[in-house]
Amino acid sequence: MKINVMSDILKANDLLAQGIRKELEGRGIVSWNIMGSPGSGKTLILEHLIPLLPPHVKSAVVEGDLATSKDAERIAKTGVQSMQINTNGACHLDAAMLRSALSGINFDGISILFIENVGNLVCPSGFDLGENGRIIVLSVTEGDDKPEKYPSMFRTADLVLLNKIDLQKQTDFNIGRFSEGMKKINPDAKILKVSAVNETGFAQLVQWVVDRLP
Ligand SMILES: Nc1nc2c(ncn2[C@@H]2O[C@H](COP(=O)(O)OP(=O)(O)OP(=O)(O)O)[C@@H](O)[C@H]2O)c(=O)[nH]1
Ligand SMILES: [Mg+2]
Repeated sequence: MKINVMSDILKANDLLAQGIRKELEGRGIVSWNIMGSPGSGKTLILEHLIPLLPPHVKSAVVEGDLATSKDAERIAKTGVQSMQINTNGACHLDAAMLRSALSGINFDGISILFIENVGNLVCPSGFDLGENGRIIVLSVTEGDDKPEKYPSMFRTADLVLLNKIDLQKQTDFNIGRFSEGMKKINPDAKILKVSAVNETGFAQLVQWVVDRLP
């Protein structure tokens, strides 16, 4: 008998994820799984985006990291609820981890849940967390070839934030090559050029998020 451990793990994860999606949707909450390399700017984007959302749009954040609560502490300074998950070595979040983090959040009045996944362009894409959509953060310092080299990650993106655009001139990042790669891998993904340090592109990012409120 052949036992396919990975497919059983994924099946169990999918079941849990479906339950999370149903529960969040039932509460009128839209959830975004934010993924990208370590240091691409996921947390800094959230730190700048959250205060720019309209006052009636309340969000909560779950942070995933191997260790430390540093990102949850950064997010807490914006005034929203933030829960840290430590994966203790795992390279991605899974639905069971999210399930336990959600029990610590008071969802009254919350309309958006942001989930910052573990920094990684590979494993997080294989695990449904029950999110409604995916935001991939790629910074210009990582190179314009990443969509084609990490197709499983970019294929599932609803939105790609091309971050650190303030540094583009200091790199050889070619927007044309990047766009061609995205066209091959996922032509439907929306692409926004942003800088989390000077908030370039953040008006469009806020609009994109607000347009997708339930
Ligand atoms: N110049 C510039 N620096 C940025 C930008 N966004 C983020 N940074 C810097 O990049 C570094 C990493 O940012 P983080 O927000 O911690 O990145 P992250 O993706 O959350 O990292 P992990 O959680 O470790 O995966 C920090 O020093 C940020 O200040 C940007 O748009 N421009
Ligand atoms: Mg982070």
